[in-house]
Amino acid sequence: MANVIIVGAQWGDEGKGKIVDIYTEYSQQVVRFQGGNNAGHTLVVGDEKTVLHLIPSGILHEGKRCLIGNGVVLDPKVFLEEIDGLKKKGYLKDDSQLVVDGAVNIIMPYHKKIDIAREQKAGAKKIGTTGRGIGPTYEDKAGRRAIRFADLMKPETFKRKLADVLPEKNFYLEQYLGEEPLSADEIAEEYLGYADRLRCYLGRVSTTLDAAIKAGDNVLFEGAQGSLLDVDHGTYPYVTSSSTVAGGACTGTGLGPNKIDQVIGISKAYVTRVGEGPFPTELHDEMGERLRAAGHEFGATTGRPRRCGWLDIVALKEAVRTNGLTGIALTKMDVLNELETVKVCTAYRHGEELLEEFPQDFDVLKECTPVYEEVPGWQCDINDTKEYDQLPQQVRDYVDKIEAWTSCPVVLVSVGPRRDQTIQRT
Ligand code: 2SA
Ligand code: GDP
Ligand code: MG
Repeated sequence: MANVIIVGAQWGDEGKGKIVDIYTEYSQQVVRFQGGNNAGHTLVVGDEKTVLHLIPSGILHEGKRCLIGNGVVLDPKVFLEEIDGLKKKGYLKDDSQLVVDGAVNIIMPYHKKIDIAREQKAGAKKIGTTGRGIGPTYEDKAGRRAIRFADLMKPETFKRKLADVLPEKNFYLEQYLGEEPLSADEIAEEYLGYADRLRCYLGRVSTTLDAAIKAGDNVLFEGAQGSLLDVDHGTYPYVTSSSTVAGGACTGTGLGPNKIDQVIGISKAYVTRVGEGPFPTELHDEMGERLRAAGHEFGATTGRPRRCGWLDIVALKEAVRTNGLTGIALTKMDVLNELETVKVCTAYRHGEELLEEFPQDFDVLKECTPVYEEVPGWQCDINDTKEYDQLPQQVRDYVDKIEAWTSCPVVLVSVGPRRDQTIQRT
């Protein structure tokens, strides 16, 4: 195994955290390249569960370097809480294990306030964001008015940039959103306090990773959210504000595409979505409830119930193409254990038309209904299966069909949340 990108192949929560933790065994450097603490990546080792929001999921492995690339947006308060939580559990003994790029954009109090107030004002038209200030922070990045991690380390620069931007933010908060304005002094006092504790993590991800690769290390790139939430290729406008697809791993770390060897897309054996937006295979019936209960489908950051539905091959093929997937890791196979039959969507019907490609036109997508194929369930417990050949024939047939429909190999099957509930095929 060489340099590998892990991305979500659906609408997020596919089990990326678990798979990154597994793949860290073969890597020395693990890097986040987009998103922020909207992400919730769950790792289960033995009986211990850890949910990470910002720090890469390789952190439970001693001696592996974890990096936060320039494509990430970082809330310093949440970051410090996560560091403290890990240290309390006995991880992150050596601070040099963690590196944050100077060009990482900082989530400011006004970003969070704007995110939450906008969603409230939008009513039925809301996006269903996590309310962590992610969208407004990326807006400021593209608008060239963001405050970066390196700026936070220089008190005078931080105060100057804050003074430049705050009047506009306060005007918007007060005049448009009807919120209280924020005080520059209070923000500076709070944030410069964080800076003192965070200084030791400042580094440069692009040069650090380049040197590590030249020295023979393998790099694991950890995606957050999922391909269908990508700001360009997702179900716009119901998306997050970053590049969640594999291309984001290059722009979000400062490495060229020639450094990438494999791209693994994580897909559940069914689909979930949290937040608003189109979801053609969503189940509004008892089966949807059943999947939510069996899969414990609740947001790892906000606790929101996740919407559940059958596996959608049309959407998965979109992820294979937009990411250039070299393999699929199929997770939560065990959640389907008790089902007599499993449905899979292989095409969409739109009026008289049968669509095999995911439509780019949002109005078309909204009107699509799924065309299902049924496959027999296995109706037994597969949670302790260790070898692929020992999986029931029905499971292997399901995997074969997914490979044939997507033209992409299934390289891993996950049969439970724990590290030891993972069957690797290559
Ligand atoms: P945002 O906050 O601006 O990124 O929200 C925009 C959309 O992106 C979705 N989004 C997510 N979808 C799935 N999982 C995410 N992380 C958490 C988890 C979510 C949670 O691991 O469960 O706890 O609710 C995540 N983060 C963002 C979001 O729902 C909006 O549709
Ligand atoms: P991520 O955001 O993609 O890292 O995924 P989340 O952590 O938000 O959600 C995935 C959930 O499924 C977590 O609670 C994981 O512990 C759990 N999980 C991962 N793989 C499996 C699996 O194969 N089977 C079951 N039952 N749970 C899994
Ligand atoms: Mg998640």
